[in-house]
Amino acid sequence: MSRSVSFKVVLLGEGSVGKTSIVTRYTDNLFNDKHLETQQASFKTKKLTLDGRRVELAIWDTAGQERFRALGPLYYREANGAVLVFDITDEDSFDRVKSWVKELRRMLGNDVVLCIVGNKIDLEKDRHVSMQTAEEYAKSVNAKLYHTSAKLSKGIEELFNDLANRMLEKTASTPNTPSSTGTARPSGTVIQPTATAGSATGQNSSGGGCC
Ligand SMILES: Nc1nc2c(ncn2[C@@H]2O[C@H](COP(=O)(O)OP(=O)(O)OP(=O)(O)O)[C@@H](O)[C@H]2O)c(=O)[nH]1
Ligand SMILES: [Mg+2]
Repeated sequence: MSRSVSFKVVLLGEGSVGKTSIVTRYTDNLFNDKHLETQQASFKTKKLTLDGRRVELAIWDTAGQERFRALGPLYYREANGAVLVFDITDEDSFDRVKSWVKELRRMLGNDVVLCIVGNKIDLEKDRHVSMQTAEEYAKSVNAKLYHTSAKLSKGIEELFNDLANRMLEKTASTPNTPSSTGTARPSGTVIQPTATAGSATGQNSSGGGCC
């Protein structure tokens, strides 16, 4: 099997949209009904194998509260993938995604793989952002739209698998990017995580911590 490749992924979006819930469902298969506000950011890792290729995701879950907004660049810098989350019942959270897209495109250009995620699809009856609006917007900014419910564990695995595949494709098509020697983008400004990668099986989650 080939050596593993690491990617940095950052989750951004307004407070309460479910960023932490998405990460926790993905890495630990857990869900908490309570909103425990993330402070600054927290970090987890996940190892997966795609078509015989070992991939390690370093996942940064950022705080959505306004007072932490200025910290965004600290976490999205050097990111290979960005997951921009909105709550389908909250139109303002969709507007916030749009402003993140603008900022990321301005700061990172097309180097970053963008995923726009409509979370809480179990609350379909309270939907305030129509599927069509979200689809059209995602298309207009060359991003892909995903639908998830962290609560019901829907669409989460698919989201991260697809993102990992897209990042692998991008790595393969970028000649100067090392594809099997550690991080997939230059790491001059890498933020050191407070937790290290861990599981012996190589498939499950590890890490966790706050910076
Ligand atoms: N119904 C439903 N509730 C969800 C879902 N995902 C998250 N929640 C709830 O939404 C609230 C906020 O979730 P968090 O994951 O803490 O939100 P966050 O985006 O990390 O918030 P900040 O850390 O403040 O930025 C919690 O009460 C979760 O239980 C979902 O898919 N469906
Ligand atoms: Mg959070």
